[in-house]
Amino acid sequence: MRRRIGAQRLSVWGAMRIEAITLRKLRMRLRAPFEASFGTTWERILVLVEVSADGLSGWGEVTAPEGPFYNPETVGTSWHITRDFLVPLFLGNRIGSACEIPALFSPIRGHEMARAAAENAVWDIEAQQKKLPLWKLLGGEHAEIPCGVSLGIQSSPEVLLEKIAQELAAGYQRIKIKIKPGKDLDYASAVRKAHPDTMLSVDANSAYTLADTGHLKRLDDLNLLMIEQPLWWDDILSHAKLQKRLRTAICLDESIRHVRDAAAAIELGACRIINVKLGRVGGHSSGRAIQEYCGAKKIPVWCGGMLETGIGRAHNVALSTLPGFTLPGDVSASRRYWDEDIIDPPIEVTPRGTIVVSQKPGIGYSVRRDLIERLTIEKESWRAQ
Ligand code: OSB
Ligand code: MG
Repeated sequence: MRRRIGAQRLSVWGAMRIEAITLRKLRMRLRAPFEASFGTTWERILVLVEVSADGLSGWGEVTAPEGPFYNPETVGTSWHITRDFLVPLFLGNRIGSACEIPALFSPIRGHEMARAAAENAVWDIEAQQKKLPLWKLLGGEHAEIPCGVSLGIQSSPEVLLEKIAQELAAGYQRIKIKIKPGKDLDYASAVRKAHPDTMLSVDANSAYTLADTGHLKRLDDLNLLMIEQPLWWDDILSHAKLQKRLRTAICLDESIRHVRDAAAAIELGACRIINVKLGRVGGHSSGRAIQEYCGAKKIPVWCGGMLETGIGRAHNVALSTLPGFTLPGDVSASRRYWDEDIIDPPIEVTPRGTIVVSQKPGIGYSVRRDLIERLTIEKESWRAQ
């Protein structure tokens, strides 16, 4: 049954009313500190968004870190934007599909990570309503996804080699190491020497400038799969200049916020691979659009990570099943990050270095409410009239 409301067509039986929204701030200790060029993370303060509609609960995770050192968003800005701007835009609304959320949120400029968590929670609800796993609702094709790991900067190449041996023994298909000036060539060459055939990449998180071009060219000898975001986080043009001088493929992470950035990067020749992160691009609709665009341009994509809990991780798994996600992502087992994850079961990786995708409705994992309540340090809820 369909009904016309103004210019919008709503399918009435499928419609959902956004009845309540809850924001929670959690504190969770990582099993091991994670060092990137922008700093070290020992514990995460993170925001979860729970949306209630038609008796169902959907969950999304804000991937913004505590400080604006990866991109401009933070835990604090995401709380402010969600509470003061997103909640009023969708609380009490009746929508036919999560596909309508980007249009509702379109007055908000930037703040992709805040928007992503709210939109993704609605995707979770829609999938549950339709009794489908989220990955199938999104149009996913692979029921098993290839996995890689991202290793933080270590105190020495020897320590890094030990960690890599463990990850390869666990089955992971691709190793990515974080680099920064002074901790780059020695580390990457040691890994390449020990593992001549392993899929290997490096991630600089914007630690270099074009003046380092000569230095970065030395990475060309290491047969790397890619070098991720070597230059300024918001500078596509400089990456195009660098890519012309490197044989190794550049992969953009920080610089890609939506499909228009992806189009600019590809047309300028700024990268040959794109890392899609749900938070950074504003949610599943945008992630899917980037994936489709890159597919048409024959640019491989893969799913990045932001040290997520199981909720963000489950959304990453769903995204990774889409066509075009051909390279192993930074989507790895819950136990690499947490003693106890907030979903049940935790996400596990097979000895072949894959995740077998859940066939259950929604994000495919149960959310451990009791544990979430115990980890919550701040909470705010809104209910529609
Ligand atoms: O650049 O991919 C990145 C973690 C935090 C912020 C940025 C990045 C990362 C990672 C880790 O590389 C990915 C993960 O294991 O979740
Ligand atoms: Mg990165």
